Amino acid sequence: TPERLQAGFDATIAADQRIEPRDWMPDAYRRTLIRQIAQHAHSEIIGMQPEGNWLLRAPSLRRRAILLAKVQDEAGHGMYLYAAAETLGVDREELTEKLIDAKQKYSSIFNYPTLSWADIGVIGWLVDGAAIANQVPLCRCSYGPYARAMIRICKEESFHQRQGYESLLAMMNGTDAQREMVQESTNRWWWPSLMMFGPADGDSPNTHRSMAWGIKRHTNDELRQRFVDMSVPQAAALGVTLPDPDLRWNDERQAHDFGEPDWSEFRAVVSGAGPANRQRLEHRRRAHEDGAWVREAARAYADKRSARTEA
Ligand code: FAQ
Repeated sequence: TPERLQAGFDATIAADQRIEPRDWMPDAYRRTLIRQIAQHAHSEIIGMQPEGNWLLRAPSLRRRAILLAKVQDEAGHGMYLYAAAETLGVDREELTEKLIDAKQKYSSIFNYPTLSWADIGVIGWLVDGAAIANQVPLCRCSYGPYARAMIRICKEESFHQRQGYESLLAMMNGTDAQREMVQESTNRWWWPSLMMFGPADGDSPNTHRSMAWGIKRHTNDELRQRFVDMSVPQAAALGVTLPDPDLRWNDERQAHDFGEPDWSEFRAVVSGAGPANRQRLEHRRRAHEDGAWVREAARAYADKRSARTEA
């Protein structure tokens, strides 16, 4: 009966065990996971563009090879996450269509342009740093395939974070012009990185239910706080200033106080009006159209093979 199925699901969640693809789950749980995992997969795929912009302009062969490996990892994360979403009964083709028709979201952060080489280091440091703070708890997500995907992805993200930080350290040990470039880039990326964690808890319609289901383990504001506390000593070690006049240690809370992100900017970027939204989607749409012949050839090959095995 439906009650028995619901009770079984509730008991699995209460015991902090995993829901697997063949288990019964409430429709809303399935829909929430599809939304979050698809958004996450799209972010990895769109996230290749801002960095891809610098592949041919990296300052040395070594930096280019590292960046190329990182961008390829992101493609891998996207594929991995689409595969996790497919276990919920959707297919990748359908999700890709929704992305290029702007019917599904991807992270706000990838709608900002990469204007200098320092942006590549800062993306590793702050954007991957924020991604890790958000994703480590997702390794304990109640949905098995998503939780398992997150384990490998987090390992690779920590490598990405370190390569970014190391590249910034090299620049900070360089010339005044390089140091200025790192500071200027930090100024541009700091607030958008804080927005990656999503709206403030009071304005986050999904958090409460997602936490009850064990999909999310912390609220958006809790993770944002964790990220700020993590970044302050890293900024000090680098020698850059975080662009927030309200940022200071609060002894009582044993955490940093910090200023409010510009939520009107966040809403604009999420609804398609950020500096690079159009360009990102157009690029993705063109790449999808250019790849049509590959999908067609793969389909023809698969059909031929199955015809041969049937004969
Ligand atoms: N951008 O009720 P909530 C990476 C949407 S890291 C755009 O709080 P929720 C690695 C939200 O979907 C980036 N939309 O929602 C990398 C919801 O939409 P709805 C990807 C946002 O889901 C690094 C609405 O606002 N990481 O790619 C954003 O409980 C470097 C209301 O929000 C993930 O996706 C945003 N920032 O919490 C790659 C992590 N925030 O319902 C390349 C997994 C919220 O209106 C280079 N996702 N929205 O359609 C999550 O943890 C959650 O989905 C949150 C949002 C925390 C992002």
